Amino acid sequence: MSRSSHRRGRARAVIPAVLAMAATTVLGTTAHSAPQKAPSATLVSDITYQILDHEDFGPNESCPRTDYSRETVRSLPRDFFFSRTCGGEIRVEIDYRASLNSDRSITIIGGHVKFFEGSSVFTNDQDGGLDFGFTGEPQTIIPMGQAQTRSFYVENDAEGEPDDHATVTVTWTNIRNYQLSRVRLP
Ligand SMILES: [Ca+2]
Ligand SMILES: [Ca+2]
Ligand SMILES: [Ca+2]
Repeated sequence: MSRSSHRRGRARAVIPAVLAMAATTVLGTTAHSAPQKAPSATLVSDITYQILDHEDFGPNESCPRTDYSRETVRSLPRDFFFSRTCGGEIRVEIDYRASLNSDRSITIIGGHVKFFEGSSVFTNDQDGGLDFGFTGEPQTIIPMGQAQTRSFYVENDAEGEPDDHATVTVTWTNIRNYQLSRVRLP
C-alpha cells in the first residue's frame, strides 16, 4: 500500500464517526420541536439618482439614473454597493450594510454616499460625500413587510462647485422569506 492510499483509508474511517456525531446532535435538537424557519428576509433596494454635471461652456448635463437589487439578508451583515456616472466627469457611489434583527426587521448601517468629479468618470478625485447609519445618527430600521425611503444630497464641496451635485434616493423594502431550514437526517 502506498503512503497516499493509506491516507485515504484513514480519511474514510474518520467520516462515519463524524456523521454519527452529527446525527446525535441533530436528533437531540429536533426531537421535540417543529422545523424552524430560516432567519432570513429579502431586501429590495430601489435607488434613483439625479446627477448634475455643471459645464462652464455649453449646457449642464442632467443625468437621471436608477439601480435595483433584490437580495437575501440574514443576521450576518451584508454589504451593498451601487454606482452611476454622469457627463463624462462625475461618478456617484452609495454603499451600506444590512442585517436582519431577531424580530425580522432589517437595519441599515455604515452607509456612505461619495461624489467624484474629475477628468473622467473613473476619477479617484472625491469632491463630496456624506455618511449615514453610524453611531449617533438615527437608525434606519425597516420592519418586516414595510418600506422606508431616505434621500441624500451631495455636491462638489472640495472645489467650491456646488453646481456639480447629486440627489440619491433609496427605498428599502423588507419582504418576508418563507424558506424552511434544511435538517439533514442520517
Ligand atoms: Ca463639468
Ligand atoms: Ca461633462
Ligand atoms: Ca474634481
